[in-house]
Amino acid sequence: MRTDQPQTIYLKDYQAPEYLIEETRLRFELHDDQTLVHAELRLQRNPTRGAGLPPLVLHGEELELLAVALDDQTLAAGDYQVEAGSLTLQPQGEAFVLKTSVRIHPESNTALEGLYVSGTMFCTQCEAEGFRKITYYLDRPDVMSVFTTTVEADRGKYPILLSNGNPVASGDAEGGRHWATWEDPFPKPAYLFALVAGDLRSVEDSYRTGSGRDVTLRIYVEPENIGKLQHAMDSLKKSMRWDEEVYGREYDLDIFMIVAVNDFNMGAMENKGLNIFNSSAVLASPRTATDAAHQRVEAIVAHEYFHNWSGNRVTCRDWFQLSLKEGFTVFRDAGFSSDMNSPTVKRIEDVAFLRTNQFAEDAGPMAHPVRPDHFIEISNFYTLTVYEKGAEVVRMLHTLLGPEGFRKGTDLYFERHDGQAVTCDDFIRALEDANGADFSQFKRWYSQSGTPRLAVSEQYDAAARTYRLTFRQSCPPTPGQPTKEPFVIPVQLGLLDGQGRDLPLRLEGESAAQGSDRVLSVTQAEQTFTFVDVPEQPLPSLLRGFSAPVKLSFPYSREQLTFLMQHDSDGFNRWDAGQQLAVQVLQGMIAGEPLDTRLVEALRSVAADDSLDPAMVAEMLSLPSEAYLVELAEQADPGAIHGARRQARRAIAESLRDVLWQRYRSAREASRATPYQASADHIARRSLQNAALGYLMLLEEPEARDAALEQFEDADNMTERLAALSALVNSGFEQEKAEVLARFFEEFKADPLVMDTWLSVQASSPLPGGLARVQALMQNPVFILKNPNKVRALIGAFANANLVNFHAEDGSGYRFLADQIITLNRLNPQIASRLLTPLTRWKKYGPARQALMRAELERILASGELSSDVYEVVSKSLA
Ligand code: 7MF
Ligand code: ZN
Repeated sequence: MRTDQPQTIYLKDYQAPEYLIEETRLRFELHDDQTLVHAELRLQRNPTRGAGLPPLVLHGEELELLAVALDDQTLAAGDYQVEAGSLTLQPQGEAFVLKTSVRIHPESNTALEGLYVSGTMFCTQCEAEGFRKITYYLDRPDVMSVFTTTVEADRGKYPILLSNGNPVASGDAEGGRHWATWEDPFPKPAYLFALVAGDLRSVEDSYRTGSGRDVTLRIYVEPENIGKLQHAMDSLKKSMRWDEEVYGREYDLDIFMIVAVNDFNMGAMENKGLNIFNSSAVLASPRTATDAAHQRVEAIVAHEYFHNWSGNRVTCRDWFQLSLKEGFTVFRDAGFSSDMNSPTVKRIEDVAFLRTNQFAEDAGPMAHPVRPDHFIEISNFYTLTVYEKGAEVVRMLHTLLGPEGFRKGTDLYFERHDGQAVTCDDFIRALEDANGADFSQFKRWYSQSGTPRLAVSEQYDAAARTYRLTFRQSCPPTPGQPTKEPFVIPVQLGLLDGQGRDLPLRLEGESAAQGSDRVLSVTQAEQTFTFVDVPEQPLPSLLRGFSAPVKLSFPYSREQLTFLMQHDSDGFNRWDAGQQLAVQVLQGMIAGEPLDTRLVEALRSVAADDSLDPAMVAEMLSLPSEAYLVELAEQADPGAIHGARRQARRAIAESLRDVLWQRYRSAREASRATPYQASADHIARRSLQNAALGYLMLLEEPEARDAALEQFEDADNMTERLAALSALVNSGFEQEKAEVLARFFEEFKADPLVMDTWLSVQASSPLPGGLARVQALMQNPVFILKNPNKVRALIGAFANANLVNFHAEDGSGYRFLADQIITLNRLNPQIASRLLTPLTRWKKYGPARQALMRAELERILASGELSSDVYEVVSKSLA
């Protein structure tokens, strides 16, 4: 916990390290009640920092220093200074060896940062600044060292001892103990260090690289989970192949390991050669994991694997550059998922997520650029802006350069910077140099926060056969940034004729049309493009594929949106037209208008269209989420939003009953006829089936109830069973609801990941009494406050996915959340800080709710010693 005033760190203050660490030799002695860490560091004065020998200041937190020696001379107490976060000593030469021994307590580490215990195993999480809780070190990503790690522990309790790189030696030690030594030949920053010890089982496979080397692949889990690894292993092999084919990147060590742990603050971590995963991001079986969970495993395995090049071989100079590896790697994993599944559906999901969540972050008190320029606690900057908007920025670069130009750029980037710790500017420079491009204006995407608005207007001149599109961009003020300069906004577009076909596109000054779908670069605050040779008034299809992360507006009528929904050659824009239509209709209903039946009719033709991918039908049938409607509102009324959406959904269900039943029955028949498969076409079929069931259940008819019960009882997979459970839980069939919840619990109570979904389904139910249900569930033995997955499943789902109950008018939801944050602040600051997100959005609600939310933030601020994580978010939210 913080005892002094928290310090703000600024990008402009960056300085290269005074000393470098050439070699790191670690020895861990793991015990039940303590761990001893012996470190031998070969250091050197950084030649780029000039002459003189300044003091050596090492990072270290919560370490009990037992011994320290310089070049084998034990230092006396007066020869060094130990402070809360550091150890300072005076080197006597340019190159020297520092030995330290410290005692740490992983067995009582509830923050899950550094070395800690999860269940019966030891494991680590060092990114961003967790290594300093393991030993005194230069814990910054621009200090890269080769590591040799020896782990010693009880042989019976910890038969498996792992660290980064290759195993080089092992043997027995006294008292029933044993040891193993690992060597990682690739220099790496400390944040990529990993250690695991436990009684683990593994599955093994091998992969032959393009150049013919065989790599051993091993996934480690606790014994009960050994049967849930095939999907992750398949995903890993696909990822390795894809990175060779699409980016020309091969794996570099002889072994690649993944370990699944139950207590983990995030999804996973890319430690060199030894990825550590939240078990929710590895384990998958048809019986226990949904299609979405399978796809999440595939994407996260890929993401962490891709970091081996975008993150490990080329790493970040400092943590302000986090998006260098994260934005790029999210872009890479999105490309992979897109190639493995339906590209349009993947894009729809990503854009819906970005618009709902990242746009909200960019409009709130924690808004920051993709490359932040200051922070108090770096853990708070693993954000949707750094990850998802960062990926959109890389995607725009890909759009501007084209696939070949982009590949030339990444080849140069990896070749030029292999083994280095670099910046976002270095990344851009490589893309520029490989293509002769100039991205100086484009780079504003890295430094300016906020979501740009792009207002478009049109002017057709029938006599001159010209069509003008005028773009006006603006960007609202964000914390610390009152004004902005224009962005480079790539706008992919087409112009539809009266039959819905794309017209050939010829801009003024061009001698001939150049295709019927192209990318315009909008670079000025106001800019007009004139198309010539346009035979009729066209309908523009703008920002196809969501070619830039902006809020685009064009004054479409509802008829025009319906037309685009049916005819746009861009699948993403067909979906988006439907969403815009639904938003208009729902916003009308929120303001008291009746449901516009044009929306219902448009959805009817979508539902009846057998030629469409069923996954697309399911996407198009789902109305914009409550959270997205909140984001779009100037001042959100949770009750009105929920009511309008529910009313629209019921009316759609009534009106489309026959076609929904028909699509439901034929999909369910197909599901019954074939065993579960996580293939794209089966996933698509189930998504439509479950979307239809969700609608039909709103009618509260016995026929639908029986269908849900049948699906719950008979389905051979979690995707169908969970959808049925969720439909029943959100229905008024009280008896059936209680029965299926109890049955589900009995069947799966020993499986923590399934229990997470059991908690989430209940926590997100909008029916009255939500808070009381959540409080009762917190008393259930399956709920464990120290386990982040449980906190997310119950408390997180309630605060983020249960609009009406969380925003109860009496403030009870806010008070409950603040209570949990105050407790978690001491146990696990990162989790506490992440739970704050919904309270930071107080400006979105009316005066009464604003006051209640602010009061809870004030109460947290006054609750005692706050972690830097919680302090930063609370204080910035109140500022
Ligand atoms: C896919 O980025 C996309 C994002 C940091 C931890 C994993 O590899 C990571 C780690 C956080 C938030 C999201 C993700 C990760 C982290 C993540 C995982 C899979 N370097 Br915090
Ligand atoms: Zn990552």
